[in-house]
Amino acid sequence: MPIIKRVLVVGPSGAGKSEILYKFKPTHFTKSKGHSQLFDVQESLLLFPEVNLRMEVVEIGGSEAIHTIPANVLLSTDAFILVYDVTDRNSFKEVVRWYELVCNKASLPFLSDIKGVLVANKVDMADARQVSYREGKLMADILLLRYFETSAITGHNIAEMFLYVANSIAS
Ligand SMILES: Nc1nc2c(ncn2[C@@H]2O[C@H](COP(=O)(O)OP(=O)(O)OP(=O)(O)O)[C@@H](O)[C@H]2O)c(=O)[nH]1
Ligand SMILES: [Mg+2]
Repeated sequence: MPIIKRVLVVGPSGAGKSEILYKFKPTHFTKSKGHSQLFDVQESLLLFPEVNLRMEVVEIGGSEAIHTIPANVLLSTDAFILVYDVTDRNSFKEVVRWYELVCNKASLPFLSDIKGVLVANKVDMADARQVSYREGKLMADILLLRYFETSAITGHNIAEMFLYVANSIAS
């Protein structure tokens, strides 16, 4: 029997959460439940046969959506992917708030167990960049998250990031 784990994809609106999933899904995709009518939530199932893992990925869209997600969804979270947009400083400023929301609601009793990555997305837009590597990496170090710079357009680091998350929870 494969191991089933749940991963939340969170972060400011427009950071590229959906795009990152679309980029990775074709290689590991089996099904998508689409948008829920009650919540702005999109669920996908990714398969990682190499590590015998079924990863249920839940994208939480909209900044208020996390307040409306049922507690059991958050409590069963094994890892989170927190995405921000390097071309938008306001997006970076929301990182701590999202971190607190996820940690408070999802993992407070299991804080040391939850795995998280900080994803600095849209690095393909080098000329429009407002948040440096240094700032992003420092934030990740402070929050004890692994740091990835990605582009959902070129695909840079997308597979590496998902495989890191898969490996960190597959046990
Ligand atoms: N250049 C560039 N554009 C990107 C990248 N990722 C996403 N985008 C674009 O940014 C916009 C927002 O991307 P989405 O994936 O919809 O963002 P989201 O985080 O899912 O936003 P919400 O669901 O509204 O919270 C879209 O126009 C994407 O095509 C990237 O890595 N590089
Ligand atoms: Mg989205």
